[in-house]
Amino acid sequence: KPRLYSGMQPSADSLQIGNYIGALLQWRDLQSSYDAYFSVVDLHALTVAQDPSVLREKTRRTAAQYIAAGIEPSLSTLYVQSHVRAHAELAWILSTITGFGEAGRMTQFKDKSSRYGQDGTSVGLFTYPVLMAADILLYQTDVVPVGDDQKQHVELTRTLAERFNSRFGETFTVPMPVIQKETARIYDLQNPTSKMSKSAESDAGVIWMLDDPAKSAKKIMRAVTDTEGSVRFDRENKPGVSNLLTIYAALTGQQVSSIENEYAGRGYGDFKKALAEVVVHEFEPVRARALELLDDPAELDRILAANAGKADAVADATLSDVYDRVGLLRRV
Ligand code: AQP
Repeated sequence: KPRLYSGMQPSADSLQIGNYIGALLQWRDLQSSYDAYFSVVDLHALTVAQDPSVLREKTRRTAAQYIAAGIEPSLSTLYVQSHVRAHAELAWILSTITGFGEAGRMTQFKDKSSRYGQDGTSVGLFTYPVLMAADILLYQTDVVPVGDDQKQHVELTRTLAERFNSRFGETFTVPMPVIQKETARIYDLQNPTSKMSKSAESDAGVIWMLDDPAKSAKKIMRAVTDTEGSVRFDRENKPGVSNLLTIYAALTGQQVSSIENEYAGRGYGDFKKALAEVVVHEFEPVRARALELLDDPAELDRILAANAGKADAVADATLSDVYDRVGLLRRV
């Protein structure tokens, strides 16, 4: 089976519906056709300030939500990034073949660093894409399903793999990005031109996977729309309604056009109410399963440890090959 790698940061207590629709649902569908590696990328989360006492819990919660959303830990390798030491070690080696200017061109860094300012921006945030390259290359990954915001990082990963291979000999598989459809991008319900995000300043427009469903339903009823009154997809002129249509379509598997037909001539109230029901229906079992898993953290930790063991074996083989090729002396 071709190998697939993807991950998410444990940067909040709960994942949001954009993570679910844009990533988890696709991972769930892809996991049987690929040898899939899904990581909770806690080392990446450290690139912005985290409270140590809660980071651990967020990591567990993120892993529980992967499983609750249908990622099978017996089918896929579901593990915590920091459990596999090779990630940080390979990132160091790759950083030595990455140009400073090359890393400086990453648009996500430009966006995030402008948010945090010169002093609040860590060197780790700057080298984030190099760590991501290490994540992917360690497993000789063939495909990386990502949102279009991550496409540039996968391009850098390809460049680094090709550079390493040509300088030191064939070592890495050069991965292909699988970019999700634009329709899989979910926007903030209160600010429907910006992407819904775990770290949004206000959570009024964010639907959390682990929230009380009644609260999520209320947020949908209050979602920003427009004054036209017709349920019609038009991203440019009707971003709010279009976003709600995207969510509805993604969760029901219906075509946007058939939803438009169903709600033709009916108001936004009806449509929102139906969407709220769809969301509650989808997340009730996911939430219950995640909370059940979190009730037994020892069992969850055991699953994660077993999977880290599987990941270790593959990652160590790549790393020792890399160490040999760049000329590091073997410890005997
Ligand atoms: N709004 C979204 N619509 C569709 N897909 C989304 N993803 C995130 N937000 C949306 C996808 O979820 C995965 C999570 O990646 P991440 O945790 O590394 O961080 P991110 O992309 O930056 O997601 P967030 O929620 O906005 O997190 P923070 O606030 O921590 O930065 C990726 O596959 C992403 O495409």
